[in-house]
Amino acid sequence: MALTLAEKIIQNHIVSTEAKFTKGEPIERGKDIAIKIDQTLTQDATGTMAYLQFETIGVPRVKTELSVSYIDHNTLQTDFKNMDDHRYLQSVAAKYGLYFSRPGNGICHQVHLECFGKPGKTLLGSDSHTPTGGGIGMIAIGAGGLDVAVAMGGGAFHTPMPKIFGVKLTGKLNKGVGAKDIILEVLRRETVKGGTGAVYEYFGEGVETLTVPMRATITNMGAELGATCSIFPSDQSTKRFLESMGRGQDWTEQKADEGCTYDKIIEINLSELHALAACPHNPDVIKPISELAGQKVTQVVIGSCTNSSLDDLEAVAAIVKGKHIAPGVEAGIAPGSRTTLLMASKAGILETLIEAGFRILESACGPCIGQGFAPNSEGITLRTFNRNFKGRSGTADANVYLVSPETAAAAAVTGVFTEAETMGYEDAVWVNGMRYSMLEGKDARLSLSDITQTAQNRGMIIPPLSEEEASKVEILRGPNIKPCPACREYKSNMSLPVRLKAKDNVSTDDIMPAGAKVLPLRSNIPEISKFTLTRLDETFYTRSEEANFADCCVVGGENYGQGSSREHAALGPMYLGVRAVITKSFARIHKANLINYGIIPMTFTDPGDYDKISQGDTLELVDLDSSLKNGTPFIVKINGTKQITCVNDIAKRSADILMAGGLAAYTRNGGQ
Ligand code: MIC
Ligand code: SF4
Repeated sequence: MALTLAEKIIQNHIVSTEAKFTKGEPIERGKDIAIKIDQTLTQDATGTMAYLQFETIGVPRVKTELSVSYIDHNTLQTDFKNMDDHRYLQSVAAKYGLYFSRPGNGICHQVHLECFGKPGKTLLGSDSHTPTGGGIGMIAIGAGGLDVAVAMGGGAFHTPMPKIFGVKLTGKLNKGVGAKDIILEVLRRETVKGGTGAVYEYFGEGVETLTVPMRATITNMGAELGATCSIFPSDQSTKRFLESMGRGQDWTEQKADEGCTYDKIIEINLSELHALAACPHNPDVIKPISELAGQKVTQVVIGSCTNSSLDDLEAVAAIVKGKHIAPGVEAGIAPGSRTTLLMASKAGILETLIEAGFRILESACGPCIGQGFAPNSEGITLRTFNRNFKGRSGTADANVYLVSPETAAAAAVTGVFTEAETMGYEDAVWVNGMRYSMLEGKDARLSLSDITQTAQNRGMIIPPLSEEEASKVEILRGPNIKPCPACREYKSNMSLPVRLKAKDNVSTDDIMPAGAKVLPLRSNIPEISKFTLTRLDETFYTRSEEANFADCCVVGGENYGQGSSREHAALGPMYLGVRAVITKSFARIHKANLINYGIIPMTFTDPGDYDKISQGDTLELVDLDSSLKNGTPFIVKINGTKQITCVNDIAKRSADILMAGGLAAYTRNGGQ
């Protein structure tokens, strides 16, 4: 039977499944599947916990084809903590056979695309934007650090078999409209929870008109749809991209079978698209720029793993060439990788940006995760990033709009929201599916492979050591690196006060904020737990302390835990006593993280039951043993009187993990 590309790659990697499955036939959706992971990536903010867990698994060397440890999030280094973490991660990489990408080399997803990603392979990363790799035809999935640690130890990755949604692209983008506008259009139609339990697979003649970095912008922000991942075919454009990175040998063609069927199809005519913005404070609050046109802007930032490729910098340079940043605007640019930076420099793009007045920031996550470049109070900041949750920028009352590089550039020079398509500027020219305009006669892309090689030769990516050399490496641990705390012991009956009742779309930034103050504590759970849920309720920690960290639960609305893969959003609550989270629905990665740390995720059978519960009520969870063993609905009593049920959609392995007291204990007991 004709299969979609995503399903073909999944089937090539399937290890086991709870669903009925015959190779070549579609796998039943929603049932647990276990897939072999070829590559892993971690970044420093999630990496320390992942490797602390990996060390306890006790394998002498990673068992994947390739694993890379990146430093890109915590590069502010206001005291010893960040660099101590970097040194720990470097020593772990040396000891266990990983590549190590040094601080300043770039954002993990951009560098992975340039240096390591391979069409047709699976990639698991401890960062929610790992699906960027879908831009070159990979099944690339974001997960919690513990799941990545298990994969590095040779274990399969478990997830519910996703539905496969097809996105048919026709036509061609107009000048001034970017790849970002395509994904913003998908977000407008599908919302931040539309992709839960699904893969978005792009197809149709419009695909050829998009370069690999443009495709990667789209797959990257599939994370904002809540999708498991997104994928493009690997075609001649992918081949050219890999060749230009000096990796032509890594190319294979990857495409869906002719006549395959999708669980649903969305159609977008690229020729009809105009510039869009995701407005405060969620990535699916979409408005056309034409509606915002003329409104004042105070800050513009180009960067993040979504839009910081050479294509993006080039698109900005084309618009700002010969102009200057408007007096009321502060503008910054953070190229996604050192390779991009070198390229931009060789192509004259950097010069244009400097002349225009951009502040040049480090090739790292930086402002995207609230590490510097915070906007002014009540500021209007246009960012080419992927998330605009309230407060994430570092300024609580700032208004963050997510836009394309074209729109950001237009606003930077005019000082107001402006549709780039209305500005007269020289557009890029297309040669063999690649965009060229600012290169001023110099074909910089052809020298890209040299630059990539140079970056590696200069030691910005340190390759794995031989087994003999690795055995001599000593792991370096700074004083802020504390062991991962154990989960609380599983109990079949629990009486849990509702310590917090939250609304819809709570993000992991709300549950465990990032930013310059909190991020350095990622390796120290007792310390970081003090920030748990403070964005929603400043008293959460003190109330937990007053309750002696007794067992409790949290109640939430739809899409609870959207956003990042940070398992600290499960670890913090666990440390403070949260034993169950009951919601209308969950975001995928957060739900998996809760299970991994022994917290029971439940969803109301009747969403109306949410209104029956108030903060301070006591919820009794009755005979969890029987629900978890038999897959029957959960029974919950409110204040010992009203009884409601919650859906039990927990796969058998996840139920076993919960009863074992979390994934680490489950794995130690021999669980697979
Ligand atoms: C993010 O964009 O929120 C992060 C920071 O990259 C996170 C990971 C983290 O919190 O360390 C993510 O997206 O998973
Ligand atoms: Fe870094 Fe921002 Fe991308 Fe997260 S979304 S990996 S913080 S650049």
